[in-house]
Amino acid sequence: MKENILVIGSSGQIGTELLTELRKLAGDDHVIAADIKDPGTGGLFETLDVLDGHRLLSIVKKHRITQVYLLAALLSATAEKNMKLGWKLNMEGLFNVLDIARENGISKIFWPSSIAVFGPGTPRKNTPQHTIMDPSTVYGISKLAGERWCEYYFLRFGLDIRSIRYPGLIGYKSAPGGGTTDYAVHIFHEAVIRKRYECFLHENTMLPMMYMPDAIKATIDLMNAPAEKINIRSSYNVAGMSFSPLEIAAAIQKHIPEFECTYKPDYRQKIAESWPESIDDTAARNDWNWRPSYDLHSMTGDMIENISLLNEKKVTL
Ligand code: AKB
Repeated sequence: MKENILVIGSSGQIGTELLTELRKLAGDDHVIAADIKDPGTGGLFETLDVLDGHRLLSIVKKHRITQVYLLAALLSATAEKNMKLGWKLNMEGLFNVLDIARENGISKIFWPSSIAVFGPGTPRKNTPQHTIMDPSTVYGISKLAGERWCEYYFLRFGLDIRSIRYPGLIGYKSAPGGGTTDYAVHIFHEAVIRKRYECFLHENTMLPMMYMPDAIKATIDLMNAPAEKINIRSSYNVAGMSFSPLEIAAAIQKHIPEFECTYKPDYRQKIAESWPESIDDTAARNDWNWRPSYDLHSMTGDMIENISLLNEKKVTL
Protein backbone atom coordinates (compact mmCIF):
# COMPACT_ATOMS: atom_id res chain seq x y z
CA MET A 1 0.00 0.00 0.00
CA LYS A 2 1.27 3.46 -0.88
CA GLU A 3 1.75 5.83 2.08
CA ASN A 4 -0.28 9.05 2.27
CA ILE A 5 1.84 11.65 4.03
CA LEU A 6 0.66 14.77 5.86
CA VAL A 7 3.24 17.53 6.45
CA ILE A 8 2.01 19.92 9.16
CA GLY A 9 3.85 23.24 9.14
CA SER A 10 4.65 22.78 5.46
CA SER A 11 5.45 26.45 4.82
CA GLY A 12 8.13 26.72 7.51
CA GLN A 13 11.90 26.47 7.21
CA ILE A 14 12.06 22.66 7.28
CA GLY A 15 8.59 22.06 5.85
CA THR A 16 9.26 23.92 2.59
CA GLU A 17 12.27 21.76 1.74
CA LEU A 18 11.00 18.49 3.17
CA LEU A 19 7.78 18.79 1.16
CA THR A 20 9.68 19.00 -2.13
CA GLU A 21 11.78 15.97 -1.24
CA LEU A 22 8.84 13.88 -0.02
CA ARG A 23 6.87 14.69 -3.17
CA LYS A 24 9.82 13.53 -5.27
CA LEU A 25 9.96 10.27 -3.32
CA ALA A 26 6.29 9.46 -2.70
CA GLY A 27 4.61 11.30 -5.60
CA ASP A 28 2.64 14.57 -5.60
CA ASP A 29 -0.70 12.81 -5.04
CA HIS A 30 0.52 11.17 -1.84
CA VAL A 31 1.93 14.17 0.03
CA ILE A 32 -0.49 16.69 1.54
CA ALA A 33 0.84 20.01 2.76
CA ALA A 34 -0.88 21.72 5.71
CA ASP A 35 -0.28 25.08 7.32
CA ILE A 36 -2.24 27.97 8.77
CA LYS A 37 -2.06 29.87 5.45
CA ASP A 38 -1.96 28.62 1.86
CA PRO A 39 1.37 29.78 0.37
CA GLY A 40 -0.20 29.42 -3.09
CA THR A 41 2.68 27.35 -4.43
CA GLY A 42 0.45 24.59 -5.80
CA GLY A 43 0.09 20.92 -4.90
CA LEU A 44 -2.29 19.30 -2.45
CA PHE A 45 -2.82 21.72 0.45
CA GLU A 46 -5.10 21.91 3.50
CA THR A 47 -5.47 24.92 5.77
CA LEU A 48 -4.79 23.72 9.31
CA ASP A 49 -4.12 25.14 12.75
CA VAL A 50 -2.70 22.09 14.52
CA LEU A 51 -4.49 23.20 17.70
CA ASP A 52 -7.78 22.40 15.91
CA GLY A 53 -8.06 18.65 16.53
CA HIS A 54 -11.40 18.32 14.70
CA ARG A 55 -10.00 19.80 11.52
CA LEU A 56 -6.88 17.64 11.82
CA LEU A 57 -9.02 14.51 12.16
CA SER A 58 -11.12 15.41 9.12
CA ILE A 59 -7.95 15.93 7.01
CA VAL A 60 -6.51 12.61 8.20
CA LYS A 61 -9.76 10.84 7.21
CA LYS A 62 -10.25 12.70 3.92
CA HIS A 63 -6.76 11.84 2.62
CA ARG A 64 -6.45 8.43 4.36
CA ILE A 65 -3.24 9.66 5.99
CA THR A 66 -0.74 6.96 7.04
CA GLN A 67 2.27 9.13 8.01
CA VAL A 68 2.55 12.55 9.66
CA TYR A 69 5.45 14.99 9.84
CA LEU A 70 4.59 17.49 12.58
CA LEU A 71 6.76 20.56 12.01
CA ALA A 72 4.54 23.34 13.35
CA ALA A 73 6.14 24.91 16.46
CA LEU A 74 7.15 28.19 18.06
CA LEU A 75 10.98 28.32 18.10
CA SER A 76 13.26 29.48 20.91
CA ALA A 77 13.37 33.26 20.44
CA THR A 78 9.67 33.65 19.56
CA ALA A 79 8.53 31.39 22.39
CA GLU A 80 10.45 33.50 24.93
CA LYS A 81 8.33 36.47 23.82
CA ASN A 82 5.09 34.50 23.90
CA MET A 83 5.53 31.97 26.67
CA LYS A 84 1.99 30.61 26.92
CA LEU A 85 1.47 30.32 23.17
CA GLY A 86 4.87 28.57 22.84
CA TRP A 87 3.88 25.96 25.38
CA LYS A 88 0.33 25.57 24.02
CA LEU A 89 1.27 25.20 20.37
CA ASN A 90 4.24 22.93 20.98
CA MET A 91 2.46 20.63 23.46
CA GLU A 92 -1.20 20.62 22.41
CA GLY A 93 -0.19 20.34 18.75
CA LEU A 94 1.84 17.25 19.60
CA PHE A 95 -0.97 15.68 21.68
CA ASN A 96 -3.49 16.27 18.87
CA VAL A 97 -1.26 14.42 16.44
CA LEU A 98 -0.35 11.59 18.85
CA ASP A 99 -3.95 10.92 19.85
CA ILE A 100 -5.37 11.11 16.34
CA ALA A 101 -2.54 8.88 15.10
CA ARG A 102 -3.21 6.31 17.81
CA GLU A 103 -6.94 6.21 17.16
CA ASN A 104 -6.75 6.22 13.35
CA GLY A 105 -4.07 3.68 12.55
CA ILE A 106 -1.37 6.12 11.46
CA SER A 107 1.72 4.00 11.02
CA LYS A 108 4.58 6.51 11.46
CA ILE A 109 5.13 9.99 12.86
CA PHE A 110 8.09 12.34 12.60
CA TRP A 111 8.38 14.98 15.29
CA PRO A 112 11.40 17.27 15.55
CA SER A 113 13.15 17.93 18.83
CA SER A 114 16.09 20.30 19.21
CA ILE A 115 19.44 20.93 20.88
CA ALA A 116 17.31 23.27 23.03
CA VAL A 117 16.45 20.27 25.23
CA PHE A 118 19.88 20.76 26.82
CA GLY A 119 20.61 23.45 29.37
CA PRO A 120 23.24 25.14 31.51
CA GLY A 121 23.97 21.92 33.45
CA THR A 122 24.62 19.88 30.28
CA PRO A 123 28.25 19.22 29.23
CA ARG A 124 28.67 21.69 26.35
CA LYS A 125 31.31 19.96 24.28
CA ASN A 126 30.42 16.74 22.47
CA THR A 127 27.12 16.63 24.34
CA PRO A 128 26.18 12.97 24.82
CA GLN A 129 22.88 11.39 23.79
CA HIS A 130 22.01 10.69 27.44
CA THR A 131 23.08 13.41 29.85
CA ILE A 132 21.84 16.16 32.17
CA MET A 133 18.91 17.97 30.54
CA ASP A 134 17.85 21.18 32.25
CA PRO A 135 16.51 23.45 29.47
CA SER A 136 16.04 27.07 30.49
CA THR A 137 13.79 28.22 27.62
CA VAL A 138 10.06 27.68 27.03
CA TYR A 139 10.91 26.06 23.71
CA GLY A 140 13.49 23.74 25.30
CA ILE A 141 11.11 22.75 28.10
CA SER A 142 8.38 21.98 25.55
CA LYS A 143 10.77 19.91 23.42
CA LEU A 144 12.05 17.93 26.40
CA ALA A 145 8.48 17.25 27.56
CA GLY A 146 7.60 16.30 23.96
CA GLU A 147 10.46 13.81 23.84
CA ARG A 148 9.21 12.14 27.01
CA TRP A 149 5.66 11.93 25.62
CA CYS A 150 6.85 10.50 22.29
CA GLU A 151 8.72 7.75 24.12
CA TYR A 152 5.70 7.18 26.38
CA TYR A 153 3.31 6.78 23.41
CA PHE A 154 5.77 4.36 21.80
CA LEU A 155 6.14 2.26 24.95
CA ARG A 156 2.51 2.31 25.96
CA PHE A 157 0.67 2.28 22.61
CA GLY A 158 3.35 1.05 20.19
CA LEU A 159 3.08 4.27 18.14
CA ASP A 160 6.07 4.45 15.76
CA ILE A 161 7.32 8.00 16.43
CA ARG A 162 10.78 9.02 15.26
CA SER A 163 12.63 12.14 16.18
CA ILE A 164 15.83 14.14 15.71
CA ARG A 165 17.29 16.86 17.93
CA TYR A 166 17.96 19.35 15.16
CA PRO A 167 20.80 21.80 15.62
CA GLY A 168 20.54 25.25 13.94
CA LEU A 169 19.48 24.70 10.33
CA ILE A 170 20.92 26.65 7.41
CA GLY A 171 19.38 26.83 3.95
CA TYR A 172 18.71 29.31 1.14
CA LYS A 173 15.33 28.01 -0.04
CA SER A 174 13.32 29.02 3.03
CA ALA A 175 13.50 31.59 5.81
CA PRO A 176 14.19 30.59 9.43
CA GLY A 177 11.30 31.14 11.81
CA GLY A 178 12.26 32.86 15.05
CA GLY A 179 15.14 30.82 16.44
CA THR A 180 18.40 31.69 18.19
CA THR A 181 20.42 30.13 15.38
CA ASP A 182 18.69 32.24 12.67
CA TYR A 183 21.73 34.54 12.44
CA ALA A 184 23.56 31.80 10.51
CA VAL A 185 21.03 32.17 7.67
CA HIS A 186 20.59 35.98 7.79
CA ILE A 187 24.36 36.51 7.66
CA PHE A 188 24.53 34.99 4.15
CA HIS A 189 21.73 37.10 2.69
CA GLU A 190 23.19 40.28 4.18
CA ALA A 191 26.73 39.36 3.05
CA VAL A 192 25.59 38.85 -0.55
CA ILE A 193 23.27 41.88 -0.72
CA ARG A 194 24.79 44.51 1.63
CA LYS A 195 28.28 43.16 2.39
CA ARG A 196 27.69 43.81 6.07
CA TYR A 197 25.82 42.20 8.95
CA GLU A 198 25.19 43.00 12.60
CA CYS A 199 25.07 39.71 14.51
CA PHE A 200 22.82 39.34 17.57
CA LEU A 201 25.22 36.86 19.18
CA HIS A 202 28.71 37.42 20.59
CA GLU A 203 31.49 36.62 18.09
CA ASN A 204 32.76 33.58 20.02
CA THR A 205 29.43 31.84 20.66
CA MET A 206 29.91 28.34 19.30
CA LEU A 207 26.74 26.43 18.34
CA PRO A 208 25.94 23.15 16.55
CA MET A 209 24.55 23.72 13.04
CA MET A 210 23.59 21.71 9.97
CA TYR A 211 23.12 22.43 6.27
CA MET A 212 19.56 21.79 5.10
CA PRO A 213 20.37 19.00 2.58
CA ASP A 214 21.90 17.06 5.49
CA ALA A 215 18.87 17.77 7.72
CA ILE A 216 16.47 16.54 5.04
CA LYS A 217 18.59 13.45 4.45
CA ALA A 218 18.74 12.72 8.19
CA THR A 219 14.96 13.05 8.48
CA ILE A 220 14.17 10.79 5.54
CA ASP A 221 16.84 8.22 6.45
CA LEU A 222 15.49 8.00 10.00
CA MET A 223 11.93 7.59 8.72
CA ASN A 224 13.02 4.86 6.27
CA ALA A 225 15.13 2.92 8.78
CA PRO A 226 13.73 -0.47 9.86
CA ALA A 227 11.84 -0.11 13.17
CA GLU A 228 14.14 -2.62 14.91
CA LYS A 229 17.11 -0.30 14.28
CA ILE A 230 15.50 2.58 16.16
CA ASN A 231 16.82 2.15 19.69
CA ILE A 232 16.06 5.70 20.79
CA ARG A 233 12.40 6.62 21.02
CA SER A 234 12.87 10.03 22.64
CA SER A 235 15.01 11.82 20.03
CA TYR A 236 18.39 11.30 18.35
CA ASN A 237 21.38 13.63 18.64
CA VAL A 238 22.63 14.48 15.13
CA ALA A 239 25.66 16.63 14.33
CA GLY A 240 26.66 18.47 11.18
CA MET A 241 29.19 21.16 12.06
CA SER A 242 29.91 23.64 14.88
CA PHE A 243 31.11 27.21 14.48
CA SER A 244 31.02 30.67 16.04
CA PRO A 245 29.82 33.90 14.33
CA LEU A 246 33.48 34.88 13.94
CA GLU A 247 34.27 31.63 12.14
CA ILE A 248 31.32 31.79 9.76
CA ALA A 249 32.15 35.45 8.99
CA ALA A 250 35.73 34.41 8.14
CA ALA A 251 34.43 31.59 5.90
CA ILE A 252 32.19 34.10 4.07
CA GLN A 253 35.09 36.56 3.69
CA LYS A 254 36.96 33.94 1.65
CA HIS A 255 34.25 34.42 -1.02
CA ILE A 256 33.31 38.07 -0.30
CA PRO A 257 36.52 39.75 1.04
CA GLU A 258 34.79 43.11 1.64
CA PHE A 259 32.18 41.53 3.96
CA GLU A 260 32.12 43.10 7.45
CA CYS A 261 30.45 41.60 10.49
CA THR A 262 29.77 43.47 13.74
CA TYR A 263 28.41 42.03 16.97
CA LYS A 264 25.62 43.33 19.18
CA PRO A 265 24.42 40.51 21.47
CA ASP A 266 20.77 40.73 22.59
CA TYR A 267 18.47 38.46 24.67
CA ARG A 268 19.27 35.53 22.39
CA GLN A 269 22.87 35.46 23.68
CA LYS A 270 21.72 33.96 26.98
CA ILE A 271 19.74 31.27 25.16
CA ALA A 272 22.75 30.37 22.99
CA GLU A 273 25.00 30.17 26.04
CA SER A 274 22.71 27.59 27.61
CA TRP A 275 23.02 25.26 24.59
CA PRO A 276 25.77 22.80 23.58
CA GLU A 277 28.74 23.83 21.45
CA SER A 278 29.02 20.46 19.75
CA ILE A 279 27.07 17.20 19.70
CA ASP A 280 27.99 13.52 19.99
CA ASP A 281 25.85 11.66 17.48
CA THR A 282 27.33 8.17 17.85
CA ALA A 283 23.89 6.59 18.44
CA ALA A 284 22.47 7.95 15.15
CA ARG A 285 25.63 6.86 13.31
CA ASN A 286 25.41 3.33 14.73
CA ASP A 287 21.65 2.80 14.58
CA TRP A 288 20.71 4.18 11.14
CA ASN A 289 24.05 5.00 9.60
CA TRP A 290 23.84 8.79 9.88
CA ARG A 291 26.72 10.72 8.22
CA PRO A 292 26.66 14.44 7.35
CA SER A 293 27.97 15.54 3.93
CA TYR A 294 28.61 19.26 4.57
CA ASP A 295 31.12 21.14 6.73
CA LEU A 296 31.39 24.89 7.27
CA HIS A 297 33.36 25.48 4.09
CA SER A 298 31.35 23.38 1.65
CA MET A 299 28.10 24.77 3.11
CA THR A 300 29.37 28.38 2.86
CA GLY A 301 30.37 27.99 -0.81
CA ASP A 302 27.01 26.46 -1.70
CA MET A 303 24.97 29.06 0.23
CA ILE A 304 26.79 32.01 -1.38
CA GLU A 305 26.51 30.56 -4.87
CA ASN A 306 22.78 29.91 -4.55
CA ILE A 307 21.86 33.17 -2.82
CA SER A 308 23.85 35.09 -5.45
CA LEU A 309 21.97 33.24 -8.22
CA LEU A 310 18.61 33.97 -6.57
CA ASN A 311 19.50 37.66 -6.33
CA GLU A 312 20.69 37.84 -9.95
CA LYS A 313 17.34 36.39 -11.01
CA LYS A 314 15.50 39.01 -8.91
CA VAL A 315 17.51 41.83 -10.54
CA THR A 316 16.83 40.53 -14.06
CA LEU A 317 13.08 40.11 -13.45
C1 AKB B 1 16.20 27.68 17.41
O1 AKB B 1 17.21 28.38 17.31
O2 AKB B 1 15.28 27.90 18.19
C2 AKB B 1 16.10 26.44 16.53
C3 AKB B 1 16.61 25.23 17.21
C4 AKB B 1 18.04 25.09 17.53
O3 AKB B 1 15.85 24.35 17.51
N1 AKB B 1 16.81 26.66 15.30
